Amino acid sequence: MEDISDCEVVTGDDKVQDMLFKLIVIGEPSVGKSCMLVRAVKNEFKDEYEVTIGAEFNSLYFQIAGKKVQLQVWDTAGMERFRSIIKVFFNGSHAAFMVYDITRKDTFDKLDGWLTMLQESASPDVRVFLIGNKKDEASARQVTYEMGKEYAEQRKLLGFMETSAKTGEGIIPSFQHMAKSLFTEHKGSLPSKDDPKSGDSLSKLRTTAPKKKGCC
Ligand SMILES: Nc1nc2c(ncn2[C@@H]2O[C@H](COP(=O)(O)OP(=O)(O)OP(=O)(O)O)[C@@H](O)[C@H]2O)c(=O)[nH]1
Ligand SMILES: [Mg+2]
Repeated sequence: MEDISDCEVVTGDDKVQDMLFKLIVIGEPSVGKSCMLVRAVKNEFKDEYEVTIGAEFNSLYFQIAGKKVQLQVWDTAGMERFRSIIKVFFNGSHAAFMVYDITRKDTFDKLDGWLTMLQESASPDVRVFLIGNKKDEASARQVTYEMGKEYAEQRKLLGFMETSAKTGEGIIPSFQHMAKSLFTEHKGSLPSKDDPKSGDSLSKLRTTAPKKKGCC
């Protein structure tokens, strides 16, 4: 995985960034997708389960190699009945966090279905980072660290981490890994200051997500 020591979390503004990426968070109901985002954005955690309906987004900002990178993070609903709605939000995504709950093997067993849906509805090239959440519940663990790591390696995913939205462990680093990977992949498209075509001011790169193949 990427070295994230030069990837700093900063405050931001939707209008001021050098690179903008759309990230979607997917996975079975109640694995902790919304709590991950609330922890990352507000540094808060709630024990009550509030079902996500459709999708909601929030932004996180990072400073990497002197550039400001915005991750527009879309938290989607895990419940089956929202499936057709959330697929609409997959469109134009650069990357995804695919989340399971380490205390529920059924949420791990459903990952292939999520991966297929993602590749069909977003793009076959969408970058996927695997997250095993609820690491704090060690005594109830049903999925080992090795199982998650092996799954990510076999499917050639961007990376794998275990996290806890409850304690905060791994949450910010997982977003830093995502931001750094996307930055590294797309930095060649940033206009250089020496490039006469880019003028004096640094032009922004609103990166284009991989195009969905197919007819619709
Ligand atoms: N112990 C523990 N509980 C967690 C953690 N993350 C989330 N939870 C709890 O798990 C439940 C579901 O969390 P949510 O974040 O709402 O789950 P979700 O994946 O967004 O669910 P949907 O919106 O229905 O798809 C809540 O009761 C949370 O308090 C965690 O890291 N550890
Ligand atoms: Mg939710």
